[in-house]
Amino acid sequence: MPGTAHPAGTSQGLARGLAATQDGYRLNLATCGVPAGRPTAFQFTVTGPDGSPVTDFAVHQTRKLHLYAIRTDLTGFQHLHPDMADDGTWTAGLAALAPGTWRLYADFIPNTGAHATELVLSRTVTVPGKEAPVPLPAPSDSTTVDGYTVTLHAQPTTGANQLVATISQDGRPVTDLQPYLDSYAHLSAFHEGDQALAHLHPANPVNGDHGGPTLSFRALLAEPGDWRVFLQFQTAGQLHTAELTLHID
Ligand SMILES: [Cu+2]
Repeated sequence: MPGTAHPAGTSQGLARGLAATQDGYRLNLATCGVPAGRPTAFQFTVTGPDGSPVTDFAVHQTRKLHLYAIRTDLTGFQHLHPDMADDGTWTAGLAALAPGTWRLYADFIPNTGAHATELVLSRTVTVPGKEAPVPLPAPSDSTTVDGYTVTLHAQPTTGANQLVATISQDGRPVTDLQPYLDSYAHLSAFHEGDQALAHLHPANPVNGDHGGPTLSFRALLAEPGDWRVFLQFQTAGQLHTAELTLHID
């Protein structure tokens, strides 16, 4: 176990997010089915220890709640920022989902004061239709998206894995990453088999539109096996999502 204390509101740490309840908080979906192939206004609430919907959330990474979606085969990643009504009902604009079983993760911090802690709760929904599972791509340490080449290395240290990402374009180091949601990158990693989620941000301090080319994540991907990694970063106002499979021994 890493003995380090994390600043409040960061997402570094153990992969998690597979439970629908934790510390008295509960993720409640308005429906357990989502229609296939078209955008959906998807509704849910988070109830607190007193059983009523939570309406007071601390802002982290510029938003009060982050929602992630992934299908069982680790395809179809979405990272959304739903809107909350006054009664605590959240509505997320889910893009069209392909048939299959999807896991939806809500990442938030109940605004309970000094000891507020980040929670990630999840539930699955079924999208009807004939599922066409996609085999997990073989592990690779680099991938290309929108003309950017992203390489990712896991460097095992004492009990932890340090992840280092490097971004280049046409062979040149990229140094104009822009902050996106207060960070130069958002890394979402899903563990093959159980869909455990690690959502990580680089340790690099944010200083204007000058991020890159190297981003280091003090990550702990504790479970060995294959992880599907989605690295989101922004340049010139455009968001890019690189994805690759990372193997952890
Ligand atoms: Cu993030």
